[in-house]
Amino acid sequence: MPSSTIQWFPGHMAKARRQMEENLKKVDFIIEIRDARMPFSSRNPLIDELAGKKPRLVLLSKMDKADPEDTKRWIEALHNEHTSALAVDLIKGGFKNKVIARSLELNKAMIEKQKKRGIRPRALRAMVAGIPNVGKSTFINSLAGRKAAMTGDRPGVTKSLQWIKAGSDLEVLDTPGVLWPKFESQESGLILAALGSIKDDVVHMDDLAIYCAKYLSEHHPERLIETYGIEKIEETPWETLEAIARKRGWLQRGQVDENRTMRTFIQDIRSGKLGRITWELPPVADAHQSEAADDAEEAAKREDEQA
Ligand SMILES: Nc1nc2c(ncn2[C@@H]2O[C@H](COP(=O)(O)OP(=O)(O)O)[C@@H](O)[C@H]2O)c(=O)[nH]1
Ligand SMILES: [Mg+2]
Repeated sequence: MPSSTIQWFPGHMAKARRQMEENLKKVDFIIEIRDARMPFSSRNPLIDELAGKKPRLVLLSKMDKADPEDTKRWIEALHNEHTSALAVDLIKGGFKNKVIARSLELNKAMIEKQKKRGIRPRALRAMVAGIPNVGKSTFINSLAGRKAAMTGDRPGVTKSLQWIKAGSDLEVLDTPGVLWPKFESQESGLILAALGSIKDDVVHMDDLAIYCAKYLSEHHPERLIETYGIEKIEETPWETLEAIARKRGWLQRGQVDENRTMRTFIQDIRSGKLGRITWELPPVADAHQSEAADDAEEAAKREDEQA
């Protein structure tokens, strides 16, 4: 069962939280994995509470699918005294030494303190945490050079903990902390569903398609124009989708086949046909987001009225 189909009942959440609290006592810092295409929506704010003052290395995974310029912006925005961010392609690899170097830097104060007290610094210890599907197992397995993180997928599954050695300076718990995706805003729900990180039966395909068409019209109009060979971006996202459908022949008896259009468009987004896209920008540059969510809400309302 893919981890994205986990049903998060309150009992699961409480157990996952307790397990994370237990494991956190054993580590110096946290490696939090978020999806580079949605660094905001793929986080669970509970981690701030649980992490307390422990340093945090945020890995923006799936950088191969995110817009490189937007990833740079996110990395800058995430950087602060206790937090450092790195973009990674967990499938391609080649991140291990960067992760180690960054971990040493993040924990410099503690290492210095140990040295001053005459203690030879031991390997740094970290736990990996994040919502389902961000790449926790892929990361741990890659460090281990084998399949280590198997049972960690399910909240509350206990087993004996093992340390995965990433060289002599870093050890990572083989069991990741699994947090649940948050649905605090309608936008986050739409983005998580559009990227396949939550089941899409909790949102309408139409809302997803309209939201994505609107976001792309505003941020990457050229992608829509080039991918589908349309003339221009129309006044509304739906009109743009209609133009795409006509161009592509997603028709039924000469009319735009709405279902097929919405479904195929979302499939194209998920398969990466429209290129590397980041679906949300760091807070400062983020004026269009709520606007797009409002539109999706309006579209849903219209649909309800029609029904
Ligand atoms: N393209 C790409 N896919 C990734 C990356 N990291 C993980 N994946 C894929 O994302 C899916 C979820 O990864 P997994 O490690 O199971 O996530 P987990 O639920 O957090 O343990 C798998 O299909 C991985 O192959 C990445 O950096 N790039
Ligand atoms: Mg996993």
